[in-house]
Amino acid sequence: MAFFPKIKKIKYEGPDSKNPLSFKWYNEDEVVAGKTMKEHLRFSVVYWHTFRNPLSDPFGVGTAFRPWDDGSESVKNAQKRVHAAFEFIEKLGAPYYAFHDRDVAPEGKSLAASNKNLDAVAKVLKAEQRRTGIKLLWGTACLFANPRYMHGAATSCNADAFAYAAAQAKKAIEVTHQLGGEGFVFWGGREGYSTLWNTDMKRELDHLGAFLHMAVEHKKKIGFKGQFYIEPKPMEPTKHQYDSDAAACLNFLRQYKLMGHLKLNLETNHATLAGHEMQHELEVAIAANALGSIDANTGDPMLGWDTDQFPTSVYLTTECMLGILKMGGFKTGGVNFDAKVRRESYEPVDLFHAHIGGMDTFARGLKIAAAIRADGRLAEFVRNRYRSWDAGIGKKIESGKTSFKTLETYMLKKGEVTKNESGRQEFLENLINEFI
Ligand code: XUL
Ligand code: CO
Repeated sequence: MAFFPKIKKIKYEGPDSKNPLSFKWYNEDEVVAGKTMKEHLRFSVVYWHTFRNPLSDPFGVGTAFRPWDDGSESVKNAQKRVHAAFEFIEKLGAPYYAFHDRDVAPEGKSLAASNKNLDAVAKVLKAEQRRTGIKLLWGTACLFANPRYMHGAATSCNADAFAYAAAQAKKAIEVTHQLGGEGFVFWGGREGYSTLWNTDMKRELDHLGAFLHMAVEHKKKIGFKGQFYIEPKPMEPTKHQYDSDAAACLNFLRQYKLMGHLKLNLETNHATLAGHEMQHELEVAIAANALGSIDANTGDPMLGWDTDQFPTSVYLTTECMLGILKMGGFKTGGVNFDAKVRRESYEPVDLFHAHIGGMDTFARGLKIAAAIRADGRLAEFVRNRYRSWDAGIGKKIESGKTSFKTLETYMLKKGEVTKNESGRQEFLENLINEFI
């Protein structure tokens, strides 16, 4: 059955094409810096925004027109939706997708019923994965939508909510494993607080640590080899989320001895909400060897919330791809479009325009980042800026051979520091623009 009857497979037609349903830059087999674009970018379509988001907002109901969906919370409707989803992903040519357990299958009247629903839909997902070759980048459990999680899941004041969340995550990890998922994400939607007056922060953090340790233990038990990720976000829906940014996540992982077990899944709009640039978050994660995957989207500078828009800024995607190339490319992760079309863009074809735009923008970012690296002037500038550490006193400090006493002796003898040089920020900004 064709759910997008008027749309053919999206092809690369090059930058001169005027066909809006073609790629201008994303040419999956084109080799850039030693790998094909497809291998570098590992694009993933998210099930939740693309196939489950009705496009409602706080002021109005959903507008999305999805003719294949009867709007019911039935398993039959969920199974039919899988076929529409895979037709879309296949026509788009993305190699991966991602889901929450409750996006793909409806919640039942009991945990057992929900598990059964998930199994029934996973069977169809598996068949469609096999038919198309599309793979699961990561799975996750929705531990924030149901009212039982109003106080959080792993950080709820209600121990039963923690237990329910554990059972739900267990099942979601198992299904991800059965579907050959390459990862599993923990986004702590309500793992934070609305007011500290009712919150025992230390106890909640200890519980979150225990929850993730149990997840790691279960992963080993069932032989799931995929990568676990934690996804930073500072707020929304909570006033403060414990995984507020990359640095807070790393601190948490270190404190609870989870560093070797989870990497970070960084999302651009979450960085913005945290008051950081995505580039900052990427650098923090890379420095800790903990960058795993990215949720590729962007916010709107005029709106202070998580608008989850498709990335269209070549500057942004260049920064992202410089980070990804710097860490040596994705291993288990990818460019996952955690993004949704606007409420006004309600037609099925808008899903294509949105993803084509995001993929083309990332393809350009990849080519530009690779060109900046091949040129070498940026890296050489940074290397040269730190040359005082390559020899003499700098080298001695880095090798741990100095003390405050020896440095005092050194400076008393020398008198004043070697003349500082310009940081050349504007020169470097112009250099980057040479490539963009
Ligand atoms: C919410 C968000 C989530 C996670 C997965 O802001 O980004 O969709 O990516 O739970
Ligand atoms: Co996300």
